Parts: sequence; C-alpha cells; structure tokens
Amino acid sequence: MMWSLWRCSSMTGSSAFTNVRVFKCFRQFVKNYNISARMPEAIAFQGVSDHSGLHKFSVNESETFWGALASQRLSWISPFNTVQNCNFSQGKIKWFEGGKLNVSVNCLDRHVHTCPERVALIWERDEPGTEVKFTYRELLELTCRLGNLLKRLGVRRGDCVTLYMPSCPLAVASMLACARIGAVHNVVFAGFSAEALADRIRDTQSSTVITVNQGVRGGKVIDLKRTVDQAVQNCPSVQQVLVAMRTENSVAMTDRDVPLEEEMMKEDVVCEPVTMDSEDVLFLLYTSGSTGKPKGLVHTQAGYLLYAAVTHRYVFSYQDGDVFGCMADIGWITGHSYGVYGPLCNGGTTVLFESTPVYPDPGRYWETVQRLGISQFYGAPTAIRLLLKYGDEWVQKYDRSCLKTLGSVGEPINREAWEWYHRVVGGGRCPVIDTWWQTETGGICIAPRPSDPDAEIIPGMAMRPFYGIKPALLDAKGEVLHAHDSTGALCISMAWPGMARTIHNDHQRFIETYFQPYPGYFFTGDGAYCSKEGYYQIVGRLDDVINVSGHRLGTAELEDVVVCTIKCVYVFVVLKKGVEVQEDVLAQQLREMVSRNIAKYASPDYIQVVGRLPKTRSGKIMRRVLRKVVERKTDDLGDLSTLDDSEATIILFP
Ligand code: 6R9
Repeated sequence: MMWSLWRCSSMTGSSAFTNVRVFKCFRQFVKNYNISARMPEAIAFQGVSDHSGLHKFSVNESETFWGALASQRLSWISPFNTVQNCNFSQGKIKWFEGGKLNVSVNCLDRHVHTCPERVALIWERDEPGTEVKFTYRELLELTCRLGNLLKRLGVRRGDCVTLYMPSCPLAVASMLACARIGAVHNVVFAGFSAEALADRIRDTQSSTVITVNQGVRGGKVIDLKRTVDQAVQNCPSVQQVLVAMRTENSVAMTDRDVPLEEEMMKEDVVCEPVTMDSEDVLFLLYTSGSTGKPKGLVHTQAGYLLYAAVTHRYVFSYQDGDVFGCMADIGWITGHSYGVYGPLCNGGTTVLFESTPVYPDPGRYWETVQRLGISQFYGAPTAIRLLLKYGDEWVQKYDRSCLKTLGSVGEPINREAWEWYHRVVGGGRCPVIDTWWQTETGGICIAPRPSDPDAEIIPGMAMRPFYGIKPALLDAKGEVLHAHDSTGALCISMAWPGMARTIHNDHQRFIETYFQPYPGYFFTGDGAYCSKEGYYQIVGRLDDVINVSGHRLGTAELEDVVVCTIKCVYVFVVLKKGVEVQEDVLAQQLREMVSRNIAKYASPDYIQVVGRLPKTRSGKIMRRVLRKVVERKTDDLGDLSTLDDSEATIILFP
C-alpha cells in the first residue's frame, strides 16, 4: 500500500530531524510574516455586531471593512497599499494591491507554528472505516516535498499545472505546492472525459499534469491514468505526468511519466515559499458557459483566500475544534473554497470525501458524520433528494448529535428536501443554510445566517447577502427593481474580494459575459425573487446554461456533440396529466415555436410523446438512454441500475 507507506514514513521518518528543521523554518516565518493575528470569534466594527447593521457598514464602508479583515485574517509578507481598485466597465478587479503573501503559508505554516498536531485533513476513503488523518505538520511536509519536486521538474512561477485527481490529501498538497512555488493550478474533475481534459490542458498550456493510477469510488475502480494518457496524446505542451498510486495495481508508465511518491520522498521537507503579489494568479477553474467553449475563470491570491476564509467562518459559524464536512469534489469550486482554502486558512479540520452518498448503502453520509464527528455538513440538494427517497431509517440508525449546521449548495433546494434535511437529518436542531454562489464569485454571496445565531430562516431561500455583497434585481430593460416582492436578473452592484478576475486568455469575453448585459453591475446569469422582507430566493439560470443535479452544463456544448454525432434534433415530450392532444398537431405547434423563438434550422426533426422520461433516483434525466432510443439501439441500453423506475423504459418503447 503505497499511500499508507508514505504516510507512515512521513510520520515516523520525520522524527526529531525534521522537526528541528521545520522549527527553524518557522522561526524564520515568525520574523518574515505577521503571524500575530489570532482570529476573533465575531466580527464587530465600531460597536456594530448585528447582521443588518454590519451588512450596512460592510457595503457603505467597504474599504474599512475589507481592509481591516485582510490585515487581521491573513499573514502578509508586506502590507497592501490600497484595498480595492475596481472598475466594472473595464472588467478591472484588483484587491489589496502592493500586498505580498504566500497562500500556502497562510493555510499551513502559521497553523503549524501554533498547533502542529491539529488534524488538517480527514481523508474519508471509499471504504467506510478506512479514513486517514493528516495533521498540519504532515500536510506542510507533504506540500513542501511536492513543491520541491515540481521545482526539480522545471515548474516555475506562473506555470500552470493541471490536476486530474479525486479528492485526496495528495491533491490538496498538490494545490498548495503550486501555491507555495508560485505556480497556477487547474483542477479538472476526475470524472471528465479525455477530450474535456485535453481541452482544458491545451487552453492552459500546462507542461505538467498530476494524476493517480486509478480512482476508487462507490466500490468501483476507475482508470484515471488511462484517461490522462489519451488526453495528452493531443496536448503537445505536456512534458511530464506525475502519477500517484491510489491503488496497488500497476499502470503502464512511459518516459514522460514520473512516479510521484517515489520521487517526492527524495525531496526535502522544507520548501521556501515564494513571495507572491495579491493579484498574482492562484488558480484557474473551468466552468460551462452559454457558448460552446468552457470558461477558465481566474482567481488570484489574497482576495480569494480572504473571502473563502471569512465566508467559511461566518456562514457556517465554524469554530476551532469543529470538523467541517464538505462533500463536494475538489474538481468543483465548492471543493476549492470549502474543502480546501477556507477551512485551512482558518486552521480548521476538513473532510475529503472520496465516496458516494449511497456506498455501501444510503446511510453512508450519516455513518461518516457519526464516525468522524462532523459538525458542519455541506452537501448538494441532489444528494439530499436522492437520500430522502430511501427513508428515515438510514439516517436514524446513526448518532448525529455532533452536527451543528447543515449547508446546501449547487441548485435550489426544494421545500420537501429542505424540510427532510432539517427535520430528519438535523433532528430539528440544526439550521439549514442554503448558500447561493458560483465559480465566478469565489465564495458564498447569499446565505441565511452570516453570524447571527437567532436570525429567522425561511425554507428554500438563500435569503441574506453576505457582508460586502450588494445584490440588485434588474428587469429586461435594464432598470433596477427598487420595490421588494419582485423578480428579476440577479446582479451584484459592487466588487468583493472573492470575485473572479478574468477568463483565461479572453478578457473580452469576461467583460461581455458579466459586465455588459447590465452596465455598472456584475451579472450572475441567475434569476432571483426578492421578498417583501428583502430576502432573496434564486429561481434558476436565465442564460442557456442548464443545471443538472447541481452541475452547470452549457446547452451549446451539448448541442455541439449532438449535432456532430446524430445530426438532428429529437424532442421527447411528456404531457401534463389529463391533457389530450393529437400528436401531429402538437408536433406542428412545437416546430413553429422553435423556429420562431430560436431559428428555423433548430426546428426538431423528430417529436415523440412519451409517458415519462428515464431518470435517475436523483431526478437527473438519463440522456444516454434517450440517445439509444434515438439510435434505435434499445437492446443495448447499458447499465440501468440507477434508473428510478425501469418501467419508464418500457413505456418509452411500448
Ligand atoms: C457553487 C456552485 C453556479 C450556479 C449558480 C446557480 C446554481 C448554486 C445555488 C444555486 C440555487 C443555490 N446555484 N447554488 N441555485 N440555490 N443555493 O454551485 O458553483 O458550479 O459555478 O454553479 O449554480 O445557478 O449560478 P457553480
């Protein structure tokens, strides 16, 4: 077992020698960095500590607010000169200019200095009961070894490193190692295809890719290295692929491949952190856009880190000693901000979840909560909806008394799921926090309870803007809707430190997408309702991005594929109960509608009325099944084990 091997050696092998070296290194940090900042438990400015008072202060005195937080919560090598320098019409977003810092020092060294043996990561591996814990000291050592290895392999400040790895300590250490040496990371979700990976590698011109031989999820082994091999065939920029061994199965290695653990163990456990400017790039993360090509959103050092840390602390009421359980994969922004950067910057303990909500059974989440003592559970509505269908027993079997807060992210949480989460999972005891935000926003922007423990929470509503966030709803004409109790395009009217700075290689697209639709505002692409009380509820995307089980999919991207593979538009129609209509009349009407509202060429070639659509238990439409229908390959429908009702397929093909 390579993984436990290197872990053991990092524990035992580090011994006194390492500690002395590490200690010397920290003494140096104490000199170089302002590590004095102990985190106060509550924000209070000029005597104001209630939410609405503080919110007003944070938007009216934005510079004072963020300036104070930045100097208090981050360790700087040298202080910043200006708090912000932003201009929406130019798409210029700059925070804390002149400031110098290192993100990995903020996430690791300063905590190693005060509490080296505190657990930083709990790696909740696929098999329940096999979790592995990493202290801050161990994670720093791992990060330093990796940082040194990357440097030895020629990775320099500003170079982009693509990670294609599941959530695991080596992935976190790789992210932080990039931050340590000034490289930029680009994590690609390890479920994406070779083509999607190749696109992202090419767009970033990465020379280095880090992966694992195989992933393990839901009891299944996935050949990740093989996908990387396929992808890099079409990526001339790639010079080396670092391969970690998640399983004991060997993989074919080429000249380009570097055995990660073996090479890492040759490296020193001390790696000098590079001095970075606040506005140097920290990472790129790709997300679907409303036109074909995914957008590589760019996040920078200080503003992103501060915003992730402060939102993590206040939205979830995270306190020292809590165990933060973010279920999201590190391949999504949620995994970046609340699996890695927010909790680690706060010196917290964070869980990296490798499995699925239903492996080995639908009690997995709650068994994990009990075993690891999770205090804040942060999951997606799609998983909650899936689990509620299995019944309450799977939850009630386990002791959830450690839970304090239940978070939700990714898509609107419907009332039924909200109530179940609150009543059954939280036993009516824990607030349910619906958090609205995006890859572009870097961190949570709207959530019910930034800090005030007694604030009212309304089911299914994200409710209150976070500090420094000033939302606005605009109508189709671009007019601001001043009255409450209205619905419009959700925009944000002033800059905040966590927002993305640009789209990699395409600043013009950044301006056109986010700042031109409503001049003077950042446009989120979502629609929202604002209640009489001024609480926000997200209604969904306004552009042609669809949200499938919490993941953004550009319909243009889908169309690209559909058009070049089957070259026609095929529409399945499910009629409302009781509606009777002649199929040819309906088909005629639908074709006219599409021609009128989109274009003539988009008019469907085929229209089929069906009883219902094949869906997974989480409500996700099984498009591959539909595709087989279209291709007339109904004897080859593939694995239907996740189908919620196999009858549906029979209805499809009567
Ligand atoms: C963090 C994340 C962003 C899009 C966003 C919106 C939807 C996210 C939501 C929500 C309703 C919530 N979304 N949280 N909709 N309520 N609490 O998911 O980032 O992957 O970039 O997706 O997800 O449509 O615009 P990302």
